Amino acid sequence: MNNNIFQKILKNKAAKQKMLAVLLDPDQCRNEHLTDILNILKTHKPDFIFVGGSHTTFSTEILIEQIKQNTAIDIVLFPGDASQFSAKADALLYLSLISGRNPEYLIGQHVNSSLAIKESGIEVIPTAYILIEGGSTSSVEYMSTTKAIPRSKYNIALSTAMAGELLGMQIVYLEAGSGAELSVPDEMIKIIRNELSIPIIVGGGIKTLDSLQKAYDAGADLVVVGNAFETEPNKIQDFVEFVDKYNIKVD
Ligand code: 1GP
Repeated sequence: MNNNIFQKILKNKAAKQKMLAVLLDPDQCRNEHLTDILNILKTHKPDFIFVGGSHTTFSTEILIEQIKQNTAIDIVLFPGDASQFSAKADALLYLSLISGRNPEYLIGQHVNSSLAIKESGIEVIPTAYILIEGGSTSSVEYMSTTKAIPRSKYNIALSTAMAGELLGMQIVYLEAGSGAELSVPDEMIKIIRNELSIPIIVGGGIKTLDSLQKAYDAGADLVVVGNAFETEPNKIQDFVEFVDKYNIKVD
């Protein structure tokens, strides 16, 4: 098993270079819409393309194949459950939903998929997946039948993230839920950043350059954007250019 993707994340984090991932959901990105997005991604390249969703009816593997025909950007699987696994991605976020208390998403789906994952040789990144209240019930919350951490409870979020790090997880993913009205609070990201040394991914409800900048300033290493690009694919260019400028400033 190689660990190229995780090494790239660590290297960028050490160099204080922020990263951006475009999330493509197999159910939302199809036909002409997908073609539009892939055309933009040919010239405006984020660091990663994440593929997955909490509830998908269309094949992740077919989407990955379509992406690969158009771009060489690293593809990271961000699966809602074991059925979305595809060895064609470059790496897999092996998500354990540690904000919840549903054994199925803490370990159950992992047991169902571990042998196939191991056999495929794909890079696996054990990820502490933490759901934070985003203003309304998210798909993750509904599908996993777990509760999100209240957005004002910074200490619960910190204790949860710390437990993930102590358990040996390599990345923390703070998730407000796809299409969230409110993204993860900056102060919460800051508190977790101060106490943890592993990389932090932040996603859910980031729709503007201002919220992207605030998440980076607060300590997010990698920000994931899905919904905003699904509705306005041209925003990809603005976001990619913004990250480049942000990183030059930090240099
Ligand atoms: C969802 O974190 C991702 O799992 C991205 O969220 O679709 O709201 O950008 P958005």
